[in-house]
Amino acid sequence: MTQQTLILIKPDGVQRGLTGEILRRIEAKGYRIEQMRMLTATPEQLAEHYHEHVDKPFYAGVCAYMTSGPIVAAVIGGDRVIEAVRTLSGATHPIEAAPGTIRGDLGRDWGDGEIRNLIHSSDGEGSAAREIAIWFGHSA
Ligand code: 3AN
Repeated sequence: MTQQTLILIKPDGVQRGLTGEILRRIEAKGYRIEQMRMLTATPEQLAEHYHEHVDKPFYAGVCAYMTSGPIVAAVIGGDRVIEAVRTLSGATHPIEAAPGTIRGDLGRDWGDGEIRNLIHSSDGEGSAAREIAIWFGHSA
C-alpha cells in the first residue's frame, strides 16, 4: 500500500554537509522525494512535532538542538515507506544504531549529553499525516 512519511534532516546533518548523503540513501533504496524544503524550525512547530516529549526532562535540550540551525523537511513516498525509512535510520542513539544505518554509519556521541542523531522519520501512519501537516501544511 502506498504511503507517505515525513523526514527531517536535523541541524547536525545539514551543518555537517550530510543532507545529500542521507537523501541519497533513501533514494537509492528506491523511494521518491515528493516534497522538500529547508527551514529553521520554530519552538511552536517543534512543540507540535514532539508533543509526546514536551513534558520530558530532555525536551529543553531537544528544542535547543533542533532550533540551532536549518533543517531539511521532506515527504517520502512509496510502499511501506514508513517502516523502510525507520529501518534505514537506525536506533535513536547513534552509538546503539547498527552499522549500515544512517545513524549507525554517520552519527556519533559528541560528549555534550545531547542525542544528535541526524534524521527524524515518522513512526506510523497517524504520526506521518500529523507531521506532514506540521511541516508542509495540509497540501501534501
Ligand atoms: P526517534 O527519533 O528514534 O523516533 P523518539 O521519537 O523517541 O526517537 O525521540 C525523539 C527525539 O527526542 C530523539 N531523536 C532524541 O533527540 C530525543 N530523545 C528521545 N529520548 C531521549 C532521552 N532518553 N534522552 C535525551 N533525548 C532523548
